[in-house]
Amino acid sequence: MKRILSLATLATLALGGTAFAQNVTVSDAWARATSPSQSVGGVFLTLTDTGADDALVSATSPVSATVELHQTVADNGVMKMLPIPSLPLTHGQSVTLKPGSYHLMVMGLKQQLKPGDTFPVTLNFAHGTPVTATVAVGAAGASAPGGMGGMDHMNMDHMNMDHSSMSMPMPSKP
Ligand SMILES: [Cu+2]
Repeated sequence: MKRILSLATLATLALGGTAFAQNVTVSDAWARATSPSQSVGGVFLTLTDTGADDALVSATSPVSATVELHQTVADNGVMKMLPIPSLPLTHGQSVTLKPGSYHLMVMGLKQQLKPGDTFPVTLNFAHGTPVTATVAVGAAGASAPGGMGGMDHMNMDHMNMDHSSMSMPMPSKP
């Protein structure tokens, strides 16, 4: 009996991986379709921090040279995207990266993102283990995953709330 238990423990360790805990789960990962000439694209997803406080610090994907973490801000009524070094995550809370707010930017696309395609993106965290999510490509002008038009929220409604709840320092204007 003891032997069976220890074998089961070994199996669990082999499957469960490493000494590092997975703090964050990823859901509803999607991207906007791109045109053949487009070299950048937006990736959106929901991060839920189920472990200790953490932060999203970087991301990679085989479809692009680099992946940047961006924040959309209004500057004199003009929406601008700014790179941010990290996105703080709080235990028990979710953050949704969406158009008009935080998002991932695939830079230097190596392939066109076509509706219906999927591709992986790997998210790296300050503390937890990296998580690879499967991103589903939606329509070019989509504002929500899976063409859920009826479920779409006005982006502007959430912008101020998102920014204050994240307590991100507002970048200084050029
Ligand atoms: Cu961007």
